[in-house]
Amino acid sequence: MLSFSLRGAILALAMASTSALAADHEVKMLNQGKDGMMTFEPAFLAVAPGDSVTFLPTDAAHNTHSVLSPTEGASWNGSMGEKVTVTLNQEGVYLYQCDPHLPLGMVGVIQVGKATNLEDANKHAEGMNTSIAMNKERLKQYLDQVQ
Ligand SMILES: [Cu+2]
Repeated sequence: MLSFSLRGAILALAMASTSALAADHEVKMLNQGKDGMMTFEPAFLAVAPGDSVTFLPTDAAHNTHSVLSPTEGASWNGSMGEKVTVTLNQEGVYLYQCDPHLPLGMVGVIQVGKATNLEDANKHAEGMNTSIAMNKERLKQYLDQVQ
């Protein structure tokens, strides 16, 4: 009896510490942010594997759509104005965009743990830049923060 309840207590403790370690980060989708018009804020995030990120439709008419992930299946595609929470278990660099505002440079970068696919991410960013008309410098600025 004693050992049974002890085991339960240890299990409860282990579960509590797991949830305490995984953090949730918030990214706002904005018409006007510190980087100018049509931005994610913060547009660069470094998080730990297992953390989650919540995209908040603070202003209307934006979405979040991942366009590069370190592995297949670790992607998301939100509808317009949708609040999206993603749990990021796969290490690497993630690139995402707001579909209607890609031409205005509404893009973001998330680094999860080690930047295992940084070369791929930089290459993919070059391709994205051909679709960006304004604020072209943002994507590179965000990627430059990857460590
Ligand atoms: Cu947008």
